[in-house]
Amino acid sequence: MLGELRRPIETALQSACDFGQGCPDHLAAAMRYALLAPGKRLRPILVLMSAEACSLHSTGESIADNTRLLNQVMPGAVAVEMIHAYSLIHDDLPAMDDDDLRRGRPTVHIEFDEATAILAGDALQAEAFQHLCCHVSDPVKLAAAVSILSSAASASHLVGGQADDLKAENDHHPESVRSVDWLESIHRRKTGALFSASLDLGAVLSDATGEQRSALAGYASHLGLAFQVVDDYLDFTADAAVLGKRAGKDAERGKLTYPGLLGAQQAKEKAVSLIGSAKQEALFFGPAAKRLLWLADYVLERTH
Ligand code: GRG
Repeated sequence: MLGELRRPIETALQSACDFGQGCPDHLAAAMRYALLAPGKRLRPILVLMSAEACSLHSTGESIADNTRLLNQVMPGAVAVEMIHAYSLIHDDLPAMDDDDLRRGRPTVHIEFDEATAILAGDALQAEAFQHLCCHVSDPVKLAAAVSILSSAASASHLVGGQADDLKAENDHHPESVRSVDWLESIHRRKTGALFSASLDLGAVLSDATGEQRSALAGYASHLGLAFQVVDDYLDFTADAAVLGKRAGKDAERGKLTYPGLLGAQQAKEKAVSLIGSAKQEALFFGPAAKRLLWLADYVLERTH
């Protein structure tokens, strides 16, 4: 189900890796290493799925065999994956999560060096917007896409969520921040905002109606949070020795997580309930919701 969307995304990401003559080779290599590493590509997939749901719903056209629609929305898919890749590079740095492995490979600061990793993240963030500017020709759609993506990556969303997450860790969780509401606020900004932006990018780049955009916003809001609850659950239940060191590390640091606050069972129930709500929103699209429904189940059932 995801393969036929992932393939054109991988091709587009490869083509987007020409960073211009002034880009030093070692910087380009680090950017490529991060962007082309084998990730799930969930955010770009959401861009394409959103466009497909809107198009199927309005005109009955699917996306995998519709090159025009694919070309129309792919710049949004590439741009959001660039922002995601930048955020992962920076998240892995010694000053943040200090991780050695990402996507089954050494992290960028381990494979290259710390300064190069910081700069590769910085550059990928700028390249995301440059990519939109070079590939979205309609000025109204371009302005909307830049606004959606910059807002999701901003101090009040991705960066702010990360800052509060790190602060909660460093403050060793005073009672004031040990609440599910606070954790939800962090994750809606840190993880959910980019999920929402992905679905909205697909909508605006494919001429969605206002009603379609708001149904997608509802779906995104539940799906993004569910993704994070499942992520916490997987980390919590992972055998640290087999699946990597994060589970052990999170517990050791006293990191704020859903299973940590609610217990594993209730965290799982929360994910199930959020996915139910996401699917309910997707039903607005009728039969055109097929892939959105499938992806909601995938987020709940994923094992990595
Ligand atoms: C440094 C500004 C800044 C933000 C970092 C993305 C992020 C914010 C932190 C990542 C830490 C983390 C593991 C969060 C859990 C949810 C998440 C975003 C997981 C990674 O996304 P996936 O699973 O990754 O979609 P792949 O590799 O498949 O793309």
